[in-house]
Amino acid sequence: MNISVPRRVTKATAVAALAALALAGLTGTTASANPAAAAAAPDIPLANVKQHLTDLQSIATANGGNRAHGRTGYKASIDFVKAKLDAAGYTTTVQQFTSGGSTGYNLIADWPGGDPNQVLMAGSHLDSVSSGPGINDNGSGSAAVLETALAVARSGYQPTKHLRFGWWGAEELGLVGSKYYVAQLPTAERAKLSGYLNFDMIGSPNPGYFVYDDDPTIETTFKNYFAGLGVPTEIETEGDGRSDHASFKNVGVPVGGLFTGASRVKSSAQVQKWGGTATAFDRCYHSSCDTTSNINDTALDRNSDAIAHAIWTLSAGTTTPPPGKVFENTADVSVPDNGAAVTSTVNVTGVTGNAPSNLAVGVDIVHTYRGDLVVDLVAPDGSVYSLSNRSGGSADNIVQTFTVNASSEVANGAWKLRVQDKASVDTGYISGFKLTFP
Ligand code: DTR
Ligand code: CA
Ligand code: ZN
Ligand code: ZN
Repeated sequence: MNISVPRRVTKATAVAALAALALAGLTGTTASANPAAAAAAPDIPLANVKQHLTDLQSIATANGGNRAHGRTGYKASIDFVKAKLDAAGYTTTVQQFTSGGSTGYNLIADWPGGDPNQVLMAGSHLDSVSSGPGINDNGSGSAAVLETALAVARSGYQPTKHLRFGWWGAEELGLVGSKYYVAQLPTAERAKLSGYLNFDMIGSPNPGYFVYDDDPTIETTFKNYFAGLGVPTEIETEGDGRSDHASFKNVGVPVGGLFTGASRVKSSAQVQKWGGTATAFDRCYHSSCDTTSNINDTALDRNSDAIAHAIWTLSAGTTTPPPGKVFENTADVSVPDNGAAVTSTVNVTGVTGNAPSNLAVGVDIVHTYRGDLVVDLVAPDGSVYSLSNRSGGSADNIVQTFTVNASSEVANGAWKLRVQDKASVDTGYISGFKLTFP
């Protein structure tokens, strides 16, 4: 270490720095966009949707080859989707019902915020038939709706309307789960539903692009999206009553949705329009071959992005990130010159699941010659994340927010900022340590 004449950091300087830091933290919101203008939907990463399909395939494989109502593979599917939504900050509810002597489950996920009297809902059935894993029917819809919900959370989207997502049980037995949900919904609550968007089979291997023609506003929203892609669409003619949107339509809720086809054969005119072959849209419909190889990636990607477009457009919100959960320790901790490491601790409580991949770690260390310092974040289980290792040379102080991928760590527990001065002469102290969870 070069011997430098340390610039004495006055308390006033530190207070000013701290105040600036605090002010930034307090007013960390960006200028809110024009609430009247709908924010643009993010791209839904196809890779993420396909990973969910791979996970659902694994669940089926581990549970007798299917994810059917009343079988272990279905409950495992519910638990899988629920865990991801809980970790993302959703308020989830598992609704039980009985059908055919077996217990069925619906999963409902509410995104906190928005007008509770205007609820935009999107859903898909999560069950397969017993003869196969049901990756297109209907892992495709379930995975795309899941990834759209996760995109809402990642973006900190604050819709004008309240967003709710649903994954239905026992659709293959006759829309049983969605019928049960609607039947249990008080009339006043049904009236708050501004729309229900349904996605059942949206990745068929020989795809068509069908749009439900039930509600004109929703239909137009989807048709405009595909027109923007230069992809022609057709009205879904066989859909009435054939999937979960019927449960909502039957009680007067505006509905819409997308479909890429099942066992019907694609006509030559449709082949001209969409490509593919004049064979079944999905030759593995309700069969054991409805696996992860029974998916057309382009159709799945386009439909996933169309779902996000419809959610953002029909919910009309801004992108002001929600305030995170903040845990802070502002007690000064002196750092021994060229001595033992010291720590500042924050005890995180009330955060569900694991920490995020973008955990904000606020560090405020007042110390001349910051290059003396080794600074680590220590997770509750003792895992160490290096924040600064003898970097910065003769510059003073470390006042910085680090972003740490702490997604493998359970959120709740005692987190520590550990600081060690590894060279003599320059000295200082920990002034603040802050963790912000989305
Ligand atoms: N009943 C759905 C498949 C299905 C058949 N026609 C349509 C139309 C619109 C949506 C879905 C469907 C199933 O087997 O899950
Ligand atoms: Ca995409
Ligand atoms: Zn089916
Ligand atoms: Zn289906």
